[in-house]
Amino acid sequence: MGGGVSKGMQAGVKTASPAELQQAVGGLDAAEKAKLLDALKVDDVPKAPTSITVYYWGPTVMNAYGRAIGIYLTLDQAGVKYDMKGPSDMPEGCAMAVPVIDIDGFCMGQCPAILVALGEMFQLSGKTPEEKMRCLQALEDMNDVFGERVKISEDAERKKKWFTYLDKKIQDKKWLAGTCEPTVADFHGVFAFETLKTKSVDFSEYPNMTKWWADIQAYPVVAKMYESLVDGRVMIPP
Ligand SMILES: N[C@@H](CCC(=O)N[C@@H](CS)C(=O)NCC(=O)O)C(=O)O
Repeated sequence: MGGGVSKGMQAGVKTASPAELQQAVGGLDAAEKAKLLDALKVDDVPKAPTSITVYYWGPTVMNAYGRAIGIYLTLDQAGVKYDMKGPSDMPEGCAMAVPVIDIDGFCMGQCPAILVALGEMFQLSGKTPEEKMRCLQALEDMNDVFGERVKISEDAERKKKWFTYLDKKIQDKKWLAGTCEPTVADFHGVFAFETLKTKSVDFSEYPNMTKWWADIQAYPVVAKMYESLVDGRVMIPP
């Protein structure tokens, strides 16, 4: 059977035009693409991980997704399986605080850094150098929105400054990094904007960010996360 697959694939690759090959691989999900790259055995290409565990308070110990929202959404979008465990199960000394991710036995902490690593691993942080740079900046912008949530809720001028910037940055783009599909920045944005919701921040006068927020909430993996909010589960802990 394996020989048949090999011969069929080899014949297909030989006869296909570059455009046909591009179309064929474009239909694969992120995990399948990583598997294909892994099979090419090129040293500088990331290998598909075989075991992933996320250590965080929620949803195992606490009935919320909290700061790990972007990590879960990224892994869901990549189509990979992962385990979720509480902080007490985390290998000792690997990070200051959860969330922590263990990928094939290597542990790393710091949520934005984890998202950068996962984005690279699963091609969810832009394709071109410009998209990748936009994604990194947008990821940090979203992390700052989270950090600024209290000030933004109390200081109208601060809110105006932040939202004028964000609204202009995304104009004529659907997603934060200007990509065709959401990146890790958009997924971390779900966390950041959920924390704004807890502070009752009204940004309805900013049409582009209002549209982004509606679009990202409706995006399949994100919508699925909202659908899982049953039996008292919440996005952000009280
Ligand atoms: N800079 C870290 C902060 C992590 C953090 O503050 N985690 C919280 C939960 S959301 C925590 O577990 N804190 C426990 C502690 O600080 O001891 C990150 O972005 O991941």
